[in-house]
Amino acid sequence: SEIVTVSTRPFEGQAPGTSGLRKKVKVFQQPNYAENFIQSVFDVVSPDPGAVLVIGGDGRFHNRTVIQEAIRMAAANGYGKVLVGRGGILSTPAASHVIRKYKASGGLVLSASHNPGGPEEDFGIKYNIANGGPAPESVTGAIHARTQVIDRWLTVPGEDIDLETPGEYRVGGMTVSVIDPVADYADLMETLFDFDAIRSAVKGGFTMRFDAMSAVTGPYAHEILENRLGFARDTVVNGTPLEDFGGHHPDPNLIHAEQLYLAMMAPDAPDLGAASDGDGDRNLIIGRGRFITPSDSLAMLAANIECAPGYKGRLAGIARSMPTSAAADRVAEALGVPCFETPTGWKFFGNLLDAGKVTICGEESAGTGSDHVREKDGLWAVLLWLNILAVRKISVDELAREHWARFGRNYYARHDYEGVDKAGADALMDGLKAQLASLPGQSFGPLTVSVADSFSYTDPVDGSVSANQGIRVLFEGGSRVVFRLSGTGTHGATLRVYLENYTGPDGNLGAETGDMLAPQIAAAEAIAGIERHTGRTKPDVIT
Ligand code: VG1
Ligand code: CO
Repeated sequence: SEIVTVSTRPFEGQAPGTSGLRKKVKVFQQPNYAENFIQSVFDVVSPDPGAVLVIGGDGRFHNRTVIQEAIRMAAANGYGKVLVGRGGILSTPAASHVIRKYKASGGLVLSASHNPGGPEEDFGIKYNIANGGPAPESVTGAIHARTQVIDRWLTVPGEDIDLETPGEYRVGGMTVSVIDPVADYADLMETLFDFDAIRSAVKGGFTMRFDAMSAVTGPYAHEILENRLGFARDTVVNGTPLEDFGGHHPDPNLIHAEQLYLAMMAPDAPDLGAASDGDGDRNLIIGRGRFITPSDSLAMLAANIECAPGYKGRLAGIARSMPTSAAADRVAEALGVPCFETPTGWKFFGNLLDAGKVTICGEESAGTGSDHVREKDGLWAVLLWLNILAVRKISVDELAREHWARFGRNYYARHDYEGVDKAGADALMDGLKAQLASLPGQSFGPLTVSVADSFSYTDPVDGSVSANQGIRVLFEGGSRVVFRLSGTGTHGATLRVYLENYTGPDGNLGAETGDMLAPQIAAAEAIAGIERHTGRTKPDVIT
């Protein structure tokens, strides 16, 4: 059938960041902008004739427009079939599963994750490869290079398809299948977890509240938690995906999910509170009266993973991103399995998972996942928590206390300075690099620097090297401060300062996190000159 060639010119700045290309919607609405990026993806991956492509997004504003365009472009670029979620919806972990289940060659995930949505807010496009995971740096680098020279994109004439009605459609010479976005994912969850044990707990009075933050997980949570597990009908709140997420940041942390936090600190709180982000790959876990940091959640899930039928007897190893606390390392050591430390971003877990070196992985940024897909997975983490609590008949707070009493506690926080001047942020990072050689041996209050370096990662599977992945300052006694610039923001720069202080099983396990991190916070300011470089006296967000 007919293929139309549209001439174009490159746009500056189409470099995928930590998790795909993210820009303001207005940037994506420029003629040829999204098309250039998508065509660059297709040019780089050059699909075999007849290949299958998955397309789905988090339902934010501009999703449908880009999906219709991407379908026509896929037809012109030789794909044989596109699988797209009904309404254009696929959570990021569900997209990963659909790619794997239907042996697709890859997928386009349309999301800016936890960033706000709407005409004035953010949009994003990410390409995932055939293993279901984010494209590695070799591929994203080639895509960026292609965007810098692109001079045409390909499409076919044709009307928009009806994304609301499941079924098969023809576009050019290609088939488009509009699929149920939830069913395959929900079925996968049933193979991993003890749904009977959770159902019994629910019958016995176990309660929860899941805040879908008006983002993509609403339909998944209604189906799995309420329909399949029997939780009450009002368990899922904000369960309808909205194009602007109701005007909120769909970011599951104590600031943006404050209502949930307050509800969980109340005397009549349910047993478990949880939330997920815009595209469904992050999770927030709060027990009655007890917030669990994402770093602790990874460690606690790994320590108890045997409770889940899908993981019995097969924990091969654990991986965490470098800024994530070392709580998981202690569990790995106790269980006699390896622990890997990767750069920030899920793309670095893919090779380890594919090679069977790790079973569970996580990041301090509320991301946890396993080898069941190749993305982090918000609802999966919630279900694993539910499975563990149901089997062990223990509360979140009790489980946390028991864990710390055995492994010690890694007090942990991340301070974010958002939308700071890019030049100031770069100067701060350059200043840190210039000090690396002289920092060891220097003291800051009670802390003495033992090691200072710029984190570089050599992938143990393919040997690829990713340098410049954050500045680490390690202190004698095991506490540390890490500095990085965010790779997901869409305006200015965001400085992330990660703070960690370990206390052994015999130490003070019930202290306030802020108190335990005060020396590290002071040292971070003294070493980096945050106020001098950014003009900020305190972080915008503490998680
Ligand atoms: C942030 C987090 C990182 C996460 C990434 C994508 O990246 O720190 O851990 O993998 O977001 O998550 P950065 O570069 O801004 O620090 V998501 O849920 O936005 O896809
Ligand atoms: Co996300």
